[in-house]
Amino acid sequence: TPAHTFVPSDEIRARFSSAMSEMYRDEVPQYGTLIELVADINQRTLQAEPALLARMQRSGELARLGVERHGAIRVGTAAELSMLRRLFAIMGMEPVGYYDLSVAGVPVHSTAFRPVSDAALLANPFRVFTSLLRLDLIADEALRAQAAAILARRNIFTERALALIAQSEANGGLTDAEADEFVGEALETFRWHSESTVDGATYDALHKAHRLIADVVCFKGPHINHLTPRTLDIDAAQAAMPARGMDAKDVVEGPPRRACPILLRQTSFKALKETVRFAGDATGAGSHTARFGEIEQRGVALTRKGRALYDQLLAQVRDMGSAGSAAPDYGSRLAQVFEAFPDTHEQLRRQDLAFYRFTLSDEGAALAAGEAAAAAASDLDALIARGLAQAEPIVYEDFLPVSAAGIFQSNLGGEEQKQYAAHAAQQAFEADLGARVHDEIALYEQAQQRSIDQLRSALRTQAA
Ligand code: OOG
Ligand code: NI
Repeated sequence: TPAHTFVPSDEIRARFSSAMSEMYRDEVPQYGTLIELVADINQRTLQAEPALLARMQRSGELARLGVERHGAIRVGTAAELSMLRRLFAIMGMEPVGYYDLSVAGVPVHSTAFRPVSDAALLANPFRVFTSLLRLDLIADEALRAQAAAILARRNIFTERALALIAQSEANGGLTDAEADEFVGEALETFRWHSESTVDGATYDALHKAHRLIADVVCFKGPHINHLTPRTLDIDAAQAAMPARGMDAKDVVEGPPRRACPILLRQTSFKALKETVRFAGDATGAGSHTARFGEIEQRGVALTRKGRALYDQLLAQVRDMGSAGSAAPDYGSRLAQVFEAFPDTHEQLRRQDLAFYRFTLSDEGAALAAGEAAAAAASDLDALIARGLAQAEPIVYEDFLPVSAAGIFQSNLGGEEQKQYAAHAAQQAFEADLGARVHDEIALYEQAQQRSIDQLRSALRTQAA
């Protein structure tokens, strides 16, 4: 098949994201309510903030906002994880970042599959937070062996999905009809199954070790456990959730509300209790809690220096909390401590705390040849000060381990706090994945640098 008949990976990702959204709306109707709520709030926010509207129009972000989603899944074996990598690759999604959640009492480590190029992110930034269960963290040896044996028996992919993955890798792509078929087959892996593959006693034993272990091991596949739209005002969304019948978690994870949003803020509605039929049980009277809804607000990506400051301040907020009842409430502590984080884009940029995409302004583009030559050689701050260039915040496209742990915890029943000898195991994870994960901060560095190179080359062209 000649290459020009292949469907671009951006297009396959868009089809898949939309099909996934439709499936989840059918499975969890409250997700549909959440999407409507976020659409309302985004519309109102853009109306109230013309500068935000203009900036999002300029950057192209506005066009992606309505379809922007992330989902999350949890798998049990290296074979499952590495096949998922190949499946997501067909949609232009690559593993970015390593998240060790054992520190937070959750026996998994994770990456996020997402597009990485500027153009692909603008087209559709669909991301899937993917966690691998760490059986090595189950203390009970017999239970560990039992879980491994159950996982070894399952195949989470359809035969046809596997064939299409191999075919796409061999041919370099999928035709239109094959792409549609692939989307339908891939979707099967993420579908909810109300029939457990194990009996009630096995479920209970695994559940007792950790609820998450039961969630990963006892079902036919890695059901999508939430799908998250992006809001432009998470506080408004959080406040509006109860009126729409959603049981919102108590606090918004991440940084506090700011004039210049940084990184990622997230909240969720609590997981639903769903009816499950265990193997050998005719009554179908069991239940399982796993699937929920989440909303997020995204801000500017931070440099290593900015991220270090963020982590330090967040730790400070947590330490203040351990002062007991004398400590102010979480929201006040967060606001108070984060006063130390600069909150204008000018300061964030000049202090090298956040990443920006530099573009030529209309005045810059109108410079005569001689002036353009001088401008091409002058530094960025000078160009910005003279209004010849502008700095647009680069959106944070990734996740935050502390926030992710908070989202996991709120959906595992707050009372559950297991202790694990925490240790990051990125190399083991990458061996299981069959690839290295991208360093997310390096990706933002490259995006910023590309914009600077393009700006200078545009000025040089004008000068010539
Ligand atoms: C994943 C939780 C992490 C996020 O947005 O931080 C996550 C899970 O519960 O499987 O989705
Ligand atoms: Ni999430």
